[in-house]
Amino acid sequence: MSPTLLRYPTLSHWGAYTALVRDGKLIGCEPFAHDPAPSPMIHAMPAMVHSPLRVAKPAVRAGWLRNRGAPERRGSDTYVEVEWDHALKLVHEELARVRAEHGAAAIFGGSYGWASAGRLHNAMTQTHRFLYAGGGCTDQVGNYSWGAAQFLLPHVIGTYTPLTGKVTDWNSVASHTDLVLAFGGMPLRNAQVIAGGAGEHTTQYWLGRLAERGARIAIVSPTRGDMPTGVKADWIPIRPNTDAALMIAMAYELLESNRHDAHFLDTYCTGFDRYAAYLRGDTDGQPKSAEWAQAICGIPAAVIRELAFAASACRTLVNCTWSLQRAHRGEQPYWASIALAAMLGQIGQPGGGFAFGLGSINSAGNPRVDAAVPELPSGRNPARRSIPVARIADMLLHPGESYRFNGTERVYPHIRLIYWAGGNPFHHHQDLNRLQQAWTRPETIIVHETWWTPTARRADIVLPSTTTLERNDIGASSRDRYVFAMHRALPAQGASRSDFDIYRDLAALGGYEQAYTEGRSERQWLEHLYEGMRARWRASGTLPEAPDFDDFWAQGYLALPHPHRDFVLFEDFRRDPAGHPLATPSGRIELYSERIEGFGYADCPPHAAWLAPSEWLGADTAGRWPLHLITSQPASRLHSQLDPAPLSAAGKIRGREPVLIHPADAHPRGIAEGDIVRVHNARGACLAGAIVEESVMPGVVVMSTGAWFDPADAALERHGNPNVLTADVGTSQLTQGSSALSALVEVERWAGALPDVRAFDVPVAAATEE
Ligand SMILES: Nc1nc2c(c(=O)[nH]1)N[C@H]1C(S)=C(S)[C@@H](COP(=O)(O)OP(=O)(O)OC[C@H]3O[C@@H](n4cnc5c(=O)[nH]c(N)nc54)[C@H](O)[C@@H]3O)O[C@H]1N2
Ligand SMILES: Nc1nc2c(c(=O)[nH]1)N[C@H]1C(S)=C(S)[C@@H](COP(=O)(O)OP(=O)(O)OC[C@H]3O[C@@H](n4cnc5c(=O)[nH]c(N)nc54)[C@H](O)[C@@H]3O)O[C@H]1N2
Ligand SMILES: [Mo]
Repeated sequence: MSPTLLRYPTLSHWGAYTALVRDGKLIGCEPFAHDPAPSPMIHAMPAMVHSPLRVAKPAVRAGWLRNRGAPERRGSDTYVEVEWDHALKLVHEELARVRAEHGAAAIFGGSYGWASAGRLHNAMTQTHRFLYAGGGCTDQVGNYSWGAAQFLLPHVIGTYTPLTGKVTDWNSVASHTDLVLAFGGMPLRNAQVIAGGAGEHTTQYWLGRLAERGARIAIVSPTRGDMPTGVKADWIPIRPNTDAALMIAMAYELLESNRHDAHFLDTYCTGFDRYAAYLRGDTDGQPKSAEWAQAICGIPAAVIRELAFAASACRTLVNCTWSLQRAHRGEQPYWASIALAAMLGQIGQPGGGFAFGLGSINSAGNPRVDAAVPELPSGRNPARRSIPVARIADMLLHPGESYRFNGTERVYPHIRLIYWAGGNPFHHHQDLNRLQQAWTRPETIIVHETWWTPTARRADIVLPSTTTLERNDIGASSRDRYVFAMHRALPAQGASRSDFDIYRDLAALGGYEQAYTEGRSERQWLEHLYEGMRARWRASGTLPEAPDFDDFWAQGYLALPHPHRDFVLFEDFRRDPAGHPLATPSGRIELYSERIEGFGYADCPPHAAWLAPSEWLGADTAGRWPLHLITSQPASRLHSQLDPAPLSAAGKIRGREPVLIHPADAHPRGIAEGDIVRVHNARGACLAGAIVEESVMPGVVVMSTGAWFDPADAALERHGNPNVLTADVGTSQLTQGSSALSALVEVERWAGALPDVRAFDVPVAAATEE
């Protein structure tokens, strides 16, 4: 008789599912019954959980054991497996030594990354709790997702909550919007995931509802791949990084034809007169006409005018994907989109105004009642130091140097030790060859990882973490209707342990276990977090009574009621601007910001403007590097997560990440479909497999992020990780975000022998303790 099939409810960033376990092995994943469009990514889990790439035991880099002053071998060294006691002692002593010799700020514990779903076992939050309780660390602020917008929007609209998904909701859009101006498109590919996990994938459904009503969807993007599948939409190809020019020209055409809403601008905005002066060219002699923009963004002037006029004649939503601001001068398209929406005068009306991120992620615009989710506090950082998240290599390379950020002047700390759990900087950061250089600066690097990722194999001490399936947790996202009990389905694989257990033992060695755990076990924490949520639901007076913990746990999930009414961004402000002012200095939408003017940044003027990015198709260097590289989110994985699984592997060409290239660019270079090519610029080069298609504009090439970084040397990355090509420069001094999407490259056919991909080799030398 075959062993019993056991079923455990759980949650991942790519959806909720039931883990099917037989004989101690995960044999399948069954999508959550209430999910209308589950992501195929859940089926990658068995291969990942039982992967030979799991970090089996604590491991220490051989060179670090021999000589701690030889960091240059990080990335090419082998590892020695050690017992937990030994590894924990090494970690504890290093933390204590660095704190004593250099102070808490010499430890970098930002630990950015998506880690896994689950509110308790959130690796980044646990890392912060642990490091804060032990004396603090240098932390980070912002994120790679919408870091530029996060620090711009408060100046313009007084809040950045629309970036967290709280935009005019899909039901309002599906019921009222006649025209969606979708800058950056609405690729369903990206709607597979939600930070914290999704009970239901709804973007496809809402797009269907919108299309049924006959709404027009205009997709402004360099690739047709950003069109939503299954609904009719127009594709308006645009040169990358020029959306601000297009929006500014649309604004100009509205102004010149007197189609702008002067009453809205007078009542709800400040600074329109100064923005209008810029539009007309009073300040620089250049009227920002459709003809002016045509030369920049490559869209015919007639199309620009038609779009502007169409937008003013019906209920229009101006939506920008997050990608628009992940680019050099990425503040400008966001500010320009708000200004455009303000001139259309529909902000605060159902289905009108502006939105961000519809189509970037499953959560944005999800109709959901306001309800607390279980939340693990990270505590207070006694070191009170932080950097903007994407400035990590600058910090490591330039200790003691000053930089500007959002109106402040700051100094980079001197980092001696990096501590990371739940992120993969050798996936997420730009200009990875530069990061490799920066990575040689600290004395010690400690990483908790589940798999031998590129970051794990660049650490000195690697501690093996369990997967979500090996621990109990509660999963929820602030923009999903469900709260999930995540049942442990498997024993810890190998010698792995949860980040929580690892930190508890380390805190005990440091004498602060109580501060870290607050005296709670895993189970007690889950109950505590759940009860905290339950109390807040009760206090709301509007939410249903949540079941007690045991019932919830047995039931497996909890669903929130559907909202009674649509959420419309700034509805209150529109109804009563004096009673519900925005949190800007003027209480209004700032089309001109005196506060930003006061900062005096040449790279971020006080109103939306067209500023040429450092790299784009109109740049001086475009002769040498004639193609704009777009690095988008991958369809078959989450960032670098799941890359070793069959689903991701199936999308590769001879084991390399594909690059999309237009026939007009491929043919003169002798590149045919399926060829291996070298994508390169002055920062680096990687191999990729060519897909020759008219779905990208001529002059643009597209690669997905997330192929595990696999450098042969600084001159060639073998696997197709495009971050060897991207530029590591801040968006501006105001926001210091990631400029990942501003990179020029050249592509050539690879004629040499094809080197093996080594990213999935395990770097453990011998299973012996040294
Ligand atoms: N060129 C370019 N670069 C980009 C982007 C782009 O558009 N273009 N996008 C950027 C964006 S928006 C983002 S958000 C980042 C994403 O960057 P990351 O969030 O760093 O990417 P992930 O691959 O999700 O890395 C998470 C890591 O956590 C590990 N992990 C998972 N669960 C656990 C756990 O429980 N414990 C521990 N210790 N580890 C765990 C996983 O194995 C994985 O290695 O990438 C950014 N990089
Ligand atoms: N499957 C999957 N989905 C994901 C993720 C994942 O890893 N896998 N990651 C999630 C995360 S962390 C985030 S932050 C979001 C990111 O969400 P986004 O930032 O919206 O996603 P991207 O794929 O980077 O970009 C969306 C599209 O913008 C277009 N684009 C790029 N540059 C420009 C430009 O200058 N102008 C215009 N008009 N269009 C441009 C590209 O063609 C691209 O396909 O995605 C989330 N969704
Ligand atoms: Mo992100």
